[in-house]
Formats: sequence, C-alpha cells, structure tokens
Amino acid sequence: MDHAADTYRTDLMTITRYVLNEQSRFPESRGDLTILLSHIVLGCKFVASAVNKAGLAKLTGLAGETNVQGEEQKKLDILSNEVFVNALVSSGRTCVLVSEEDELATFVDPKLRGKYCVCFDPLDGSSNIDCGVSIGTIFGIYMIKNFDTVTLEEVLLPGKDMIAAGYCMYGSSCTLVLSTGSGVNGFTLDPSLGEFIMTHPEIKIPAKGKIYSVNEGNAKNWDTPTAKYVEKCKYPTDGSSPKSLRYIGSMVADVHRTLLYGGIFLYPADKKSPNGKLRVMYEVFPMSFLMEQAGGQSFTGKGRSLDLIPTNIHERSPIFLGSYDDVEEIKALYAEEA
Ligand code: AHM
Ligand code: MG
Repeated sequence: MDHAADTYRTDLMTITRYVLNEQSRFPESRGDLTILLSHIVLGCKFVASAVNKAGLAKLTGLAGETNVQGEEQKKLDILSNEVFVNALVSSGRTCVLVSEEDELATFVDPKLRGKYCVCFDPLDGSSNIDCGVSIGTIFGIYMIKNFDTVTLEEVLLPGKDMIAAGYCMYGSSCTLVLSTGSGVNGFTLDPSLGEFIMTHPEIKIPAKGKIYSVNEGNAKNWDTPTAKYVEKCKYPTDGSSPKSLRYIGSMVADVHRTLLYGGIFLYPADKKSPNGKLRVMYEVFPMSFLMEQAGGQSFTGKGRSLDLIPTNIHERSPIFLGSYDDVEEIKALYAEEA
C-alpha cells in the first residue's frame, strides 16, 4: 500500500504543468504565453504575500495620491501595480500594458517587446483592504500582430478577441482562476510549496443560481429593468423561492462565488453613473470571458459584454453576469423596455 499517497497528494497538477500541457497541444507554439503567464503568477504570489503582511508591514493606509478615476490610492495598490508592471515588462513578451492605476497605457521599450497586450487591475476592491476582506487581481490578454508598431487605437479591441483571462483572489486562501480559451480552471496557492495547485478543474457555472449580488444602496437611481429584476429576486411570482443576497464589494470575490455557486452579479447603470462603475478592459472583459468559458453569460444591458469595443482604456460599462438562465431573465426585462 502506498502510505505516502494516503497522507499527501503526490502527483500535483501545478499551474506551470497545466499551462505547459496546454502549450503542447499547439506544436507550433514557442512558449511565449507560458512565459507570460509564469510572470503573471509570480506577480500574484508577490501580491499575495504583501496582502498577508499588510497589517504587519504597515503597508495599509493612504499614500496621498489619487488615481485616474480620482479615487484615493492605497499603498498596496501602488505596490501591486509596480509588481505587475515589472513582472510583465521583464517577461519580454508584452508590448502594451493597460493598468487601472495608470492614466496612460505603457508602451514597452522596443528592445523588450513581445506580442501580448495585458490589461489588468492590479488590486481590485481597494475599499476592502484595510479590513482584511478578500481583494484580487484581474487580467486579460490580447495578442497583437504588429507589436513593433502598435498604436493605442490597435489595443482598443472587443473582449471576444482576448486569448486568455483570469483573476487571483487574495482571500481565506489565495486562488487563481484562469482560462486560455478552453474552459476554466482554478488553482490554490500552497504556501508551503509556493506553488498554485489545481483544485478546481473544469469549472462550470450552474445554469441557475439562488444568489443575487448587487449594491442595493444604489436602488433609488436604478433603471426599470434592474429594479424589476431585483424585485423578482426578492418576491418571485413563479412560485420559486426568493434568492439570497450576497455582496462583498470586491468584484473578484463576488464573481468567484457566482462562478462556483451560480447566481448573478450586477453592477448596473444608474442615474448618477450612466455607464455603471466597472471598467471595460480590465474588469468587465476578463470576468465576462471567464463566465462564458464556464458556460454562463455576461450582458451590458444592451448586448453581449464581449462584443463591446472600448473607445478609451478606462471606459466603464454596466454589467450583469453569471448563470445562463439568470442572465436570460435580465435580458428579457431589457428587451421589454426597448
Ligand atoms: P476599485 O477598482 O476602486 O477597487 O473599485 C472596484 C470595486 C469592485 O471590486 C466592486 O465590484 C465594486 O467596486 C464595488 O463598488 P461599490 O462600492 O459601489 O458597490
Ligand atoms: Mg478595480
């Protein structure tokens, strides 16, 4: 009998092994995406460690700067942005970086350029940093043909053109969820090994869920379809049970729960914010890509989220994403309105 195997799993599917396996399905691949992803994974491990130590290292608190959206920036946001910019540039596989924390896109020095454009929010959910609630990194990756001469206009691409997307959640454990366009897999950081191990293979979102997730404090400014939908969640008229409300206020955590348990996450337009709050290129697109890859869907109130074509790198859009059938319901309410 194999005693070691009784106590320990000894054949581990690390994220590196998984990505290399994926690469071997494309014999012509030169391993560029594998290298890029390993640099992103390094960035996630660094930020995970910094988040864990934040209280201890006195990294929390305001750094006295404001970011592009005029929000106060926390020290951990700045640190995380630096970590990812350095990791991405030094991979030698990127040409343009779009970060929530930087007003302008970063064009990588031609000597270090590669074919990928990475859009990312280095530390999302900043209002949750100081109280130790889950926060995360979100990223989406495009391949750019003419990367030597790439211009800003050439990276304003629809989300459906992304070739990979993912997020890393710094929560009770550190979980990285990734799709390279053939399904979604989840990996959990084993701190003793310093490796992400596959713990959630082939994630599929339930077709219908029992949870809705929205900031109800904005209800007085909602449009009719959103208001009607949330009313139906609480007072269903078809004999079904009311849905439960869960809202963390960290997109990564709210989307992660939605992906695993099913249900719907909404950040709608409202009278004060006609485009909602969440940013198209590094929040809406990567999460919508993952949802579709897991069998769910994502809607903007007008159409499929991944069909949007951004006109600037920090553009915002309303978003409704999650279980296929739940999103169908909100789509029907918007169709009634049209
Ligand atoms: P941030 O980029 O400033 O952290 O804001 C994004 C966050 C998302 O994680 C979350 O879904 C949303 O803001 C919550 O907003 P609100 O506090 O308005 O409910
Ligand atoms: Mg954000």
